[in-house]
Amino acid sequence: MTNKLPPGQFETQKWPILHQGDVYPFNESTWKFKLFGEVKKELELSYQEVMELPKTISSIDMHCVTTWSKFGNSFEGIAFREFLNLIHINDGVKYVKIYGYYNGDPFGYSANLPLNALLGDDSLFVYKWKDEQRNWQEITPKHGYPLRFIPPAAFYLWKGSKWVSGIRFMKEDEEGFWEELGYSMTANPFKEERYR
Ligand SMILES: Nc1nc2c(c(=O)[nH]1)N[C@H]1C(S)=C(S)[C@@H](COP(=O)(O)O)O[C@H]1N2
Ligand SMILES: [Mo]
Repeated sequence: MTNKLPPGQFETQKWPILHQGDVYPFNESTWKFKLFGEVKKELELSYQEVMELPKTISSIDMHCVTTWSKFGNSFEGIAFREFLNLIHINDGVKYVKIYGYYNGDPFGYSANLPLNALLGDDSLFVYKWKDEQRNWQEITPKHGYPLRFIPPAAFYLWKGSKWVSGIRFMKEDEEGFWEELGYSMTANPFKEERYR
């Protein structure tokens, strides 16, 4: 973790809210998390099955492409790599797409990321955060309850799908929601990779 402000960013203490479309209304009986794409066998997990996975607590800086950065955010969640332990991916998988709800469509939002960047403690599907008073809180519906992805600080925050619904494993890179609209595939804030 580096406390250096990436070029063109300013620091904020508050956690702003940004997304397209409606806030997803959580329903445990219909919520699923799907592991699919280049895998030997697809897997669908219930909310309970996901929440029983091992927990990780880590501090991750957030850099939003709209120019705010928020440092030292403590999150509790499930590391990306825990999901890799549940499935067999095909040889040659190098990319993933992490999906989230968009106006009722569970796969309406997505962001692409390179698999090898997501194997550490700083690549987390989060459900709790430590607020300004240092109290642990569930993340609010507007921040992605019941589960949202926080990418490593080497990626702009649009790569962090809220209201996540699954991970697709891919051999070739492929645009997600913002990438199709002209945003960067690699999205490194320290290289100011905003657009392409
Ligand atoms: N499902 C979904 N996830 C999303 C978005 C969205 O529109 N839909 N917006 C992204 C963008 S552009 C940003 S900057 C972050 C903002 O997260 P925050 O509102 O918790 O700060 O969520 C990302 N995840
Ligand atoms: Mo964003």
